[in-house]
Amino acid sequence: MDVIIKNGIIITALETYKADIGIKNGKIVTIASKLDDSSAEIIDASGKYVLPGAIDGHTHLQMPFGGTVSSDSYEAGTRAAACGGTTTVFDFAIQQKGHGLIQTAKERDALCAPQACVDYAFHVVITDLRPEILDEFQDSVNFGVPSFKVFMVYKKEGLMADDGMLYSVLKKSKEVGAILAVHAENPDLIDIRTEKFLKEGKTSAWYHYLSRPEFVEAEADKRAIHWAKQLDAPLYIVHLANKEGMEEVKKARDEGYEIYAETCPQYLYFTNEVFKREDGRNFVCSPPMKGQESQDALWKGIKTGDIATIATDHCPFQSYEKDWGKDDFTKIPNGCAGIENMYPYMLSEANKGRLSFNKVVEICSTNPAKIYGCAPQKGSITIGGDADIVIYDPTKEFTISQNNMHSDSDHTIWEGVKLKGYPFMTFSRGKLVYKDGEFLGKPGWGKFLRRKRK
Ligand code: DUC
Ligand code: ZN
Ligand code: ZN
Repeated sequence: MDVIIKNGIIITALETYKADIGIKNGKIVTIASKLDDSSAEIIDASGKYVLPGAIDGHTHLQMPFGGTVSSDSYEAGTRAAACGGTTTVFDFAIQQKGHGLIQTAKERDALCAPQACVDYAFHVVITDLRPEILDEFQDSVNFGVPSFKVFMVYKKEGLMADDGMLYSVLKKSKEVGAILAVHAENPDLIDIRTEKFLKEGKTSAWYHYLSRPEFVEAEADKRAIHWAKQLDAPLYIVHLANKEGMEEVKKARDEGYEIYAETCPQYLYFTNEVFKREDGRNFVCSPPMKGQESQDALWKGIKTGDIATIATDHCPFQSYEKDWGKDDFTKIPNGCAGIENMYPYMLSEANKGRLSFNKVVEICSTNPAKIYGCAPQKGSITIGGDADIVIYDPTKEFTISQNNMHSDSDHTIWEGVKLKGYPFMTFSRGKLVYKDGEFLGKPGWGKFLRRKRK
């Protein structure tokens, strides 16, 4: 064996038990109550928890958006991921007009491959649906990209899918065994409300929230669920942030439909009150954080299993870019950093007793692996699986600050947030890539993950 992790408490989605883990060639090769091998490197995990690395199913690294490019490169984003215990990152490859699906994934891979510090995959965002593109869905699945996404918003940006496109893409995804993810908000309502606020001189970050409040998101959630039900097609709603949408997801799931909801830590920790702050623009993302009732509904959804996954929507912009919208919320690039905060925040909530550690592993690692087609290679601590492992110190007190984060972002919305417990080590395919505050990995280590659903 190359490495043995000894004396730790292993936590999976289903079990908590004490055992040693043997790693060889990047894979978990044995799990037993006591392992010894004089040639192996021994990692003592006494008093610590041993968890599968998190999977962030939703990031936007070096993405052209909002008149600029999100400020974390693939290197910076995946470096930060490793330091927050995330060992697989799913980024969005956005189809340019005239380009094919596999071409789109390959174009992003060419950028990502030399930079990636952890393993990665792509969802292809469809913006230009032509008959040839529908014909390419099966090829994409065969290529190892069985997940697509459409934006139900960003009409002016040329990214939006209308209902016809949403319907066609859902139908085709079902036929080829892929899954469709949607960003659900109603673009026409956002436009009308935004225009009205600007005319009235209401330009602060608070009006970003009011331009797209709860019902704007809920309408689109319900529309997407409606089409998915009609087609009996799998649907994945990204960054769900409102109560009414949550209720609709629950209803559809109770009726037996394959509908998954993802939410993000920013919706679980912050409410729309942040948009009243002087630095409210730094929190501007879409959908915006909602009121307390929505936050409560999301936490309830985690308990009932109706929130299937947690992801970050990591899409940072530098302060000077956020400042473009100081006096006009429509000029604020939408998005926040979070890739390094997801697992530490969720695990801290478990450590404080709000939910179990097993549940955190389930929604941050095991479920995204299953839904997106990379289990059991990823998402669990299992013999034969990749040795993507986090050693977690439940006793460490940690206060998040820009200067202890590892992305290129010059600020964090999580500044000053206190966590109970923190990742101590992260292994990516058996290689130590993070230890106690220090990044130890290297760009180019991360591999493109070919996936297969069901
Ligand atoms: N929302 C954001 O806040 N940023 C990136 C894209 C998105 O949908
Ligand atoms: Zn989105
Ligand atoms: Zn997003």
